[in-house]
Amino acid sequence: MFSRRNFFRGAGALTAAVSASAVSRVAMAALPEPVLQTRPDTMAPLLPETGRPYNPVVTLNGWTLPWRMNQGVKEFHLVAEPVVRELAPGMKAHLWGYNGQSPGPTIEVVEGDRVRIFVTNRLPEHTSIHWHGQRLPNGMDGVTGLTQPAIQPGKTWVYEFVARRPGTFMYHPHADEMTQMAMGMMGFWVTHPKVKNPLIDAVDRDFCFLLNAFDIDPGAATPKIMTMTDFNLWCWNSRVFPGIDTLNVRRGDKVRIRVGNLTMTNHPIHVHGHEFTVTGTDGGPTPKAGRWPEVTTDVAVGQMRQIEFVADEEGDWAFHCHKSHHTMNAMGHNVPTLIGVDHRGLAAKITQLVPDYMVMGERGMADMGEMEMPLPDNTLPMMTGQGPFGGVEMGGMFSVLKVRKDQKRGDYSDPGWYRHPPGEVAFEWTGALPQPARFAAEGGQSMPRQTPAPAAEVKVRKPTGHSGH
Ligand SMILES: [Cu+2]
Repeated sequence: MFSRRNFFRGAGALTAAVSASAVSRVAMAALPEPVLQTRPDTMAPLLPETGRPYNPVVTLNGWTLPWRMNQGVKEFHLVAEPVVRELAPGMKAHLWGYNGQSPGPTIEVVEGDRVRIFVTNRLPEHTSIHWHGQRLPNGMDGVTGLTQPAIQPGKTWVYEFVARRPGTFMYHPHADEMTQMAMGMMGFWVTHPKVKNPLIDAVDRDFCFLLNAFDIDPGAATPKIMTMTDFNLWCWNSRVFPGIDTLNVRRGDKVRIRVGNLTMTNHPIHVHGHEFTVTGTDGGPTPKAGRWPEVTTDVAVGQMRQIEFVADEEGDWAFHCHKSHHTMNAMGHNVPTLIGVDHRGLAAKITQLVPDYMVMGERGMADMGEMEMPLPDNTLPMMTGQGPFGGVEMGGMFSVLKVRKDQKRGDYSDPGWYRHPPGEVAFEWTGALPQPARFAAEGGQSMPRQTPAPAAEVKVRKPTGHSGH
C-alpha cells in the first residue's frame, strides 16, 4: 500500500520532472495529499464544500476523489498503483488502478473549472492518462509518445486544463493500453453544467459506472492481459453480480445513469419496467429532436451513454446487459449443448472410468445456479444470487433498480426486497388444463414447398467431446 512517507520521497523527484513545463509555479509549491479508498462499497455522494455548487453523482461500487482548491484551481492527485479488488464476495482480483481501487475514483468538476491533476506512477512500468472526450490543449491529452513522454515509475506528472464542456467523460492510460486497461486502469469523469443548460435536466439521482471485463482463470487472481475476445468476468466498475450494488431510488425521482464502455465489445444496457431516453454521450448533450424512448441502449466500445427516466413504477426491476453471456461469471468448462439428450446410463458408465465426471445441461443450465460442485479457491459460481423467490441465476453485468415510495430523498441505502401488493405477483395455475387446440393449418406455409420436406434427422452430440474436467 502506498504510504504518505513513500509519497513524499517520490515528491522530491517531482521538481526536476516538471520544472521545465508550462504549468504555473503554484502547482509545484506542494502537492495535494493523495486520498486512498480500498473498500468496494458505493460511497455516499461527495457534496462540494468548495468551488461552484453542483448536484453530485453516485459511483456504483465506487467513490469521488476529493480535491483541494489552490488559488482558484481544483487540484486532484491520482496515484496509479497495483490494487486488490473484490469482484464479488468470494473473489479478489489483483488489478492495477488508481488510489487503492479499480476503477479509480470519479472526478467531478464544473464547466469552466480550471483543473490540475497530479499523477504519481507507482506501477512497475511507465504510464500516462488520457482524458477521454475532453476539449483541452493537445499537450494535455495524455498520449504517450505523441503528446508527452511516458510517466516513468516513481515519477509524478501534472496535467492542467479548463473543463470546457459539461458532460460524461472517462480517463484511462494511453501507454501499454492493452495491458493497463486489461488490468483495470480507468475512471469516470463528470463535468457538471455551470449554469442552467436547456439540454441538461436537473435530476434527483445521478449514477455512473464503467463497463469493464477481465479474463481470470478459475482459481487465479491476476487477469490474462493477452485476451482479445474471451473475457470471462463482465463487470460494472470491476464488480460482478451479486457484488454490484443495487440502484435505490424514490418513486417519482428523475434518474440519470451514466455508463462508459472500456471493454472490447458492445453492451446493450437494459432496464425493466421503465422507458428511458439517451440524453447525452461523451460527445455532449443529445439534441432534443434526436431523443426517443428506449428500454435498451447499446453502448459500443469506447462510447458513453447517459440515460434518463422518471422512476414511477415501484418494484425491484432488473437492470443488466442484454447479452446473456455477460450475465454469467467465469466458466471453467467447454460445455456442449445437451438439452434433450438422455445420457443417464452413459454418465454411470463414464463415472466408472472418470470418477469426477459430471453431466451438465441435460435439462438446461439452471442446475448450475445451485450446483454443489466444489469450486477452486477465489472463484465465483457461474450463475448465483438469491432473490426473495429463489435463485436469480445470474452473474456478471446484472443489478437491480429498486423503486420505493418511502425511500427518503438523498437516501441511497438498500431498502430490502420489494413487498408486492396482493394479487400483483405471477402465480401457478392449479385448475384443469384444456387439450391444446391445434391450428387447422398447422405446418402450412404461405409459400409451401413443391415437394414435401424429408423427415427431420436429429443428430445427438455425444458428450465425448466434453473437455476440461
Ligand atoms: Cu454485455
